[in-house]
Amino acid sequence: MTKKFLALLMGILMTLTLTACGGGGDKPADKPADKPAASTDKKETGLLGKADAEKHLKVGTTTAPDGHYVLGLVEMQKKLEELSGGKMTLDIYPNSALGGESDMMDAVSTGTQDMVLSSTGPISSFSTATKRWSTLDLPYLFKDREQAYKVLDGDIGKKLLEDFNGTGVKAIGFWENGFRELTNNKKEVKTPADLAGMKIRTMENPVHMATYTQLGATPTAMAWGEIFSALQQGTVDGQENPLAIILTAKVYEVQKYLSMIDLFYSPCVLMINEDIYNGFTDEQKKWFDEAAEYGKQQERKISQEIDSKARAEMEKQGVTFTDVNKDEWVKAAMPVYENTSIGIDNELLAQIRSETGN
Ligand code: EAX
Repeated sequence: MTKKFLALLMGILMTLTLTACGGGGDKPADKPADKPAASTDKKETGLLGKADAEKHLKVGTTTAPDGHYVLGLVEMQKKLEELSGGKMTLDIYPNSALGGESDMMDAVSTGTQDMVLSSTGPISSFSTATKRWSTLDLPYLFKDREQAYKVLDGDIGKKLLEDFNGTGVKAIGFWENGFRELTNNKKEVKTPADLAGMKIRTMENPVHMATYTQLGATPTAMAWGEIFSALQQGTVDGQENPLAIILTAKVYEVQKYLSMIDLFYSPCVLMINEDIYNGFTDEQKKWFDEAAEYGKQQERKISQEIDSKARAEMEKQGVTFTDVNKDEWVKAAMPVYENTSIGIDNELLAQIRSETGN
């Protein structure tokens, strides 16, 4: 658990009775993941950029090499090499090989890591400048992808990315994590009442934790790299993530039940160390920005493709899917919008709502 997140949680603890926070507090998010690091053999993984490129940018993710984040980054890598005539490239490190998302953000801000593609999970606790990002983590904020893309690619999204100015991190754009679904190994979860007493792993995010508490579960925050063994050992009963991640991280091997609750639309953000970005020549900036935009568009497509085949594949593996009555879940989750201790910015919320019409 990072110090910043711990401090934030302590604040929340004073105003909320989050019984699970103590459990979450025991989990060190700083340690590298148990999963094997990405191979550095280009031939084997195709994840390292052109060996003789002048500028290699090292980018980390917590996700699998065949997941949408990494496949999108590979598209960006190819485009960057093409645009720069092979002068610039990305070296991609999947599977938490460089650490958890919160740690990678800190490493990018201090310059010990060049880039990260991270969910918004750790962003609201990253800096006071990004506190209002909590608002994006609210449940049922977007009804579909189109609403999310409209807000995130428009003026609201642009201003949010600018919140990072001066933090050491330059936020480039919103890629996609996806709509988050719930898995568990105890029983079929149809209604929020079925969550009573269940220990659910959430991201290190106050809004997500408060939402699961609101729904009657016991949330435990931990970095993604620790989740597999936590599920295997039964430290937690369940977790939530987009289908594309549940499939490619093989979560289905240790979780029998999957409920299609679509609780949060989770964006991810491509970030680079601010000094590195500001040090680019105008030409390098142009190559980089264009390749990043291309990577984003491709990644969103890949995310949708994996998502749409994931259910059938996991059903084949014996996972029980449950389609829930969404209205019931919305009703049970909405009181979290009134929670004054989780950093929601009501002005930003109003802007988002006027854009989506929700
Ligand atoms: O960003 O931690 C999570 O659940 C995230 O969805 C994952 O690391 C990808």
